Amino acid sequence: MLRSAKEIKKFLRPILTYKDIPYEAALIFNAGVAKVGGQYVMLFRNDYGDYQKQQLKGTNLGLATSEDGIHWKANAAPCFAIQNEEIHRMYDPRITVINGTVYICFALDTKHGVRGGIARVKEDFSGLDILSVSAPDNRNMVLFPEKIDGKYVRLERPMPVYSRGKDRFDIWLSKSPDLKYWGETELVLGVEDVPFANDKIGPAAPPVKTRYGWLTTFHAVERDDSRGKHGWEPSWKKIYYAGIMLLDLKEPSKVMGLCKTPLIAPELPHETETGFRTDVIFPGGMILEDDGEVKIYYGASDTVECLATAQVDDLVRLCLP
Ligand code: BMA
Repeated sequence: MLRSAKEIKKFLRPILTYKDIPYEAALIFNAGVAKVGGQYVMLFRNDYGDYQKQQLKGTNLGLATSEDGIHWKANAAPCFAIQNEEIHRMYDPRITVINGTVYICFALDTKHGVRGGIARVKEDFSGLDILSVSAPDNRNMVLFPEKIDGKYVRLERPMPVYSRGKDRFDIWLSKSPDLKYWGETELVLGVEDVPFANDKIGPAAPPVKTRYGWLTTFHAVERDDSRGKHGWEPSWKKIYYAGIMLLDLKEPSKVMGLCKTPLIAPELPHETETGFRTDVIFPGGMILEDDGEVKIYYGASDTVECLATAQVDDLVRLCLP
């Protein structure tokens, strides 16, 4: 039994790095993961270039598959990338399977701001049908795995800088009849409600259903301007933690409980010492197995993909007062 979030079981080494990728790759992180037809599928972000020379050239998405969710094999070539005059790149995919159909949420950096999109994935992962793309600035969208009260539901994280003057970003929820038109937007969790965030929070992996509520991770950012150079990036001053909360099954904008301490904090050498932006934990996939084990996939240091596991009842208990 987990007595505190600190006891979560982390795999001591990353489960996927650029060394496992058979094409140009440098930073492999912030993956979406799901079980599709008995197989584990991972869509990972690849900021490609030369890892040794610490040079980055661009971003694409890659696909990997696994029989056990632990050992992964990457496909021979990258998969989707959306790029044109307006869109610089697509990144941070999250996968949700609804009624056997695979959907992804993703972020787009565009000339006119950051936008969050939702797409249906072709059965063989050969392409996408884009269903909706938000107004800027919004990202970190994740879909719930089933309709609630007849509607699709997503968590999202708009970035209202104009009105709040600085990073103070929160988690919101919207509903849709068809995954295209989104509305009925409500606040779920404010950054001020998370004791280990002083900057912003955002949805992480898509929620999983338990009998107590929707169990869902989020990322929480602590900014410390006294921090010097961390990782290759010359001015990285933030720490990203993973948090966990439980949302009401019928009214998912209602938080039933929240773990007051980070669920996953940067501690291991590949989380704190090596990489592009160290001290970043960024979950993008969570799988609830039949035996109650929960696998949480997270990017570390914006450089490698990692795995932590826990029992679902323990995670629920951490959230409830
Ligand atoms: C966020 C996103 C993520 C990234 C994180 C930490 O703003 O860009 O992709 O993991 O910052 O760098």
